[in-house]
Amino acid sequence: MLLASLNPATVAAGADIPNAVSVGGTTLSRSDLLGAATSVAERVGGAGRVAVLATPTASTVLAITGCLIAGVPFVPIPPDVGVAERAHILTDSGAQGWLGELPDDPAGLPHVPVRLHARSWHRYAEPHPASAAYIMYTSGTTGAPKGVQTSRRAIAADIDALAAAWQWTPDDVLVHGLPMFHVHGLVLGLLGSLRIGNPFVHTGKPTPQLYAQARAEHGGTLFFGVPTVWSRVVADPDSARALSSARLLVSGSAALPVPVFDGLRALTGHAPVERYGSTESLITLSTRVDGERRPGWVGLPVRDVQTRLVDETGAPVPHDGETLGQLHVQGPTLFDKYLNRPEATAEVLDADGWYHTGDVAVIDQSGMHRIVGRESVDLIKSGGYRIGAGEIETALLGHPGVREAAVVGVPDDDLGQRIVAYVVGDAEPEELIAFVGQQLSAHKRPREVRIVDSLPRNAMGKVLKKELMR
Ligand code: MCA
Ligand code: AMP
Repeated sequence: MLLASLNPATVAAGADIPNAVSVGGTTLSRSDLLGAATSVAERVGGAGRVAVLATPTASTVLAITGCLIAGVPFVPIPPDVGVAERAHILTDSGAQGWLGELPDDPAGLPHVPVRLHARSWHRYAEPHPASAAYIMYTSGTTGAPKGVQTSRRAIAADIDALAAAWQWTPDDVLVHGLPMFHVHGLVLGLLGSLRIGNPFVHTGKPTPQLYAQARAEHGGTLFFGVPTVWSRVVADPDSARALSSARLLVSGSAALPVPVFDGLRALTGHAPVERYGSTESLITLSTRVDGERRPGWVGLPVRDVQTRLVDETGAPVPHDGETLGQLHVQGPTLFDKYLNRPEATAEVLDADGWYHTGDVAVIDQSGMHRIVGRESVDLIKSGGYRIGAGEIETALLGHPGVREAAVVGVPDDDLGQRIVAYVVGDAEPEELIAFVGQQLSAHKRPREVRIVDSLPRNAMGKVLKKELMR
């Protein structure tokens, strides 16, 4: 059973806890959660796919849990999504309605509200492990986001593998304040907790002060963050020290800078566990509670996952800790496909079942992996968000004052990379930043727009982005 802690038979037999989920000022016991989510399941059962506005609220938790009980794939939508991105996601996914919170503009789709106080004790058969749990939209280097379809089996395999690596048990109290529309916050945070059976606390935002408070008020033991979160914790020594008594601090979604790793160790006494993955593969590499946690390295393959490192011809690259190669991963945690995009799927998922991550890595003789960077400059990681340069360029070109646009990620101490757009045209930078926010999600807005006379191009007319990143 995917959400093992919500097994109706064991909950009915008394396996309840008062604080299964705390989010947005509401705390749900396990039986409350099961009863209310089963009531949601009754109302959405039979639907093909539904959109869930992924706010950090009890309503969202119940919507998602209800879909998983009923076996209805859900499509998490960023709450701040802009008009163009939302229209694409709704059309591409074929979502039949909104479940839970309703956005300002429902785009003509019907709405099924979630009732916090409704209860049903109907017992659903567990959906097939190979069936889709959700469709999650993620950016590529070009074009609109693609819908990653992930099975229940993949999620279960990944959570169990991480539980083994992190010694994650029902005695943990998991805390994070990350978005509920990405793997990190949704799959590991919420679904992980509902599978393992530990209390889950969502802090709304992942600020150092709220993490410190969750340690004190909820007894948080296991804290998740993207590197930006940990860097802000290090910059707030009082909050950092409050996390000393936690069990494990886990970083992922982007490279954790070595000074942040060292700062966390100095202030909290914890060497953070670093892990690596993607929307497509879920989490495939991690350091372990009982193993080496080496700054700058993301560890070993998790259970049942294999990795390989190859050069441009596909030939294996030596595991000497120095030679760069393209990282491929294989195992039970991989996605099924990009929805409606067989060619795009075939580009990254080969006939032997290896996922080509697009990341460049090294592996040392002990099997430790270090992620060196991306093969393409057009996939930007900012604050742990994956952002496609092409998607932002297309949005900018939709503005009448823009003739040419090139978007790059430039190094940033806080965010890892920050989005900078070079534009040929006569619009105001502030207007363009707001325009992108209207069309796409807020986190896809360029931090800076530089108006230039021309873009540097090679003889073929291709923009020389490396020159813009200097
Ligand atoms: C942001 N702001 C802006 C702009 N961008 N204002 C004007 N122009 C812009 N271009 C505003 C924000 O709205 C915010 O305003 C303020 O500036 C500060 O923004 P920011 O620096 O971004 O800080 P933040 O809002 O506190 O966000 C930082 C964050 C966030 C919390 C770390 O980036 C985040 O939640 N990241 C997590 C992403 C994630 O979960 N990725 C996982 C992907 P105001 O203060 O008024 O709001 S899943 C994955 O990667 C895999 C599977 C894995 O390995 O986990
Ligand atoms: P997403 O689909 O948003 O999860 O983005 C996946 C990408 O994030 C990966 O392909 C990597 O480029 C990057 N990533 C995730 N975790 C790490 C990590 N621990 N270190 C470096 N890069 C990471």
